[in-house]
Amino acid sequence: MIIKGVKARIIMDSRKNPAIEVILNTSNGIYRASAPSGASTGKFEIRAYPKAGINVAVDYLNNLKKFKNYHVNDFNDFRKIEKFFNPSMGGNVIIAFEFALLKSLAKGKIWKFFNPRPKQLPLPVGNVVGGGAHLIPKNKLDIQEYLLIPHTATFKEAVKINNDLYRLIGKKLKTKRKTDEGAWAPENISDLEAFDIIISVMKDYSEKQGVDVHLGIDLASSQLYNKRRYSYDNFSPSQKKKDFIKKDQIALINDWINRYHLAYIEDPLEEQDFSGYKNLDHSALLVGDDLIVTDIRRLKKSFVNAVIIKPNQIGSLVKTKEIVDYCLKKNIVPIISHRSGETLDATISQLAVAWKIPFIKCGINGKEREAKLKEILRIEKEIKRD
Ligand code: 2PG
Ligand code: MG
Repeated sequence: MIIKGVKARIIMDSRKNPAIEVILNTSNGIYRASAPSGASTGKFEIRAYPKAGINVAVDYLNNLKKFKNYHVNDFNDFRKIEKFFNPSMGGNVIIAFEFALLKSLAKGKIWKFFNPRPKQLPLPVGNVVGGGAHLIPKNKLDIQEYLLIPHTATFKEAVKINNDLYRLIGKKLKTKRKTDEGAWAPENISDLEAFDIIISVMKDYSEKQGVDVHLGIDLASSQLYNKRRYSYDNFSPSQKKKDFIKKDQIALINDWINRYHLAYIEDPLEEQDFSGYKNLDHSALLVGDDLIVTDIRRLKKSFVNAVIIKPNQIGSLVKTKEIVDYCLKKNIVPIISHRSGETLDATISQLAVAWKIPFIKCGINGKEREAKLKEILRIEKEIKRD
């Protein structure tokens, strides 16, 4: 395939913040892609855009001469291509470019390019209720996301379950407000009350429908951590403010895993605490997001059994694939994830199928989230037809 021209422009993301879109003109056709951005970003993530602002990155891409009539044969060429980019332009420039390049190379079907006969599709991890850094002005929840994880034979069934539960839980919470990721943002309930409400609706629904749905949370605990303490503002009705030192935070998480049958807990400890995970209950997925930032070197010194995969945390699709392959080899569960500020780009859905990633973390509601779910539904249909 030959790249004929590179163009970049600004589009608006789901938070109405500017994002970069890259448009590639190639011998395989014209393909476009964009990269998302986070609000609860990890301290060790690479920066998304240049210090001088997103416009500098757009100009940089529009003036890139290197790729005029440049030949790309396969994914191995991406290693060399990444070296052409000035790292000070930020991770989103490279990721938007590489997403568009991979789409061009694969003629729009990235999943088929890597995995022509998928045996299994990912399952969705759906954000149903939340708060924390994903809501301005804030509500009272300290827990950033409560997550639904249906275990079903098809993606279609899983999406239906998450939609049903989203509706039922919304009704019960009597709230109209939503977080950046489209999750319900109740105003006046505490962290523990939210657990009780969600679990009671899940239980009722699962029994009636005969389905298997697991519960998870993203605690994004670096956001709660200050001066060696995890501080909760609205823990329970009787104990609003609670402070936990490391040892007590570990005991709390182990208690929650047991009490609420949590199958998944993301960033239960702050982003520099590698050793604390040794004392957590590994019967749940202990998921590193801000702790790992999609960096294989951080993963290798951690004790997590699952990891969030966000290509723009590391700013390299080559390194993203490396960490996914490493996880699959070492029985660590990779979970590809959206960001809180999203675009309509659905490359992560394609990558989930392409690289045999077992879970995709995504919202349930909102057009940017639905775009990712619909992409996998389309792939599921196409596989069935084959
Ligand atoms: C997270 C993500 C996505 P953000 O913390 O896992 O849910 O949030 O994109 O704001 O980092
Ligand atoms: Mg997270």
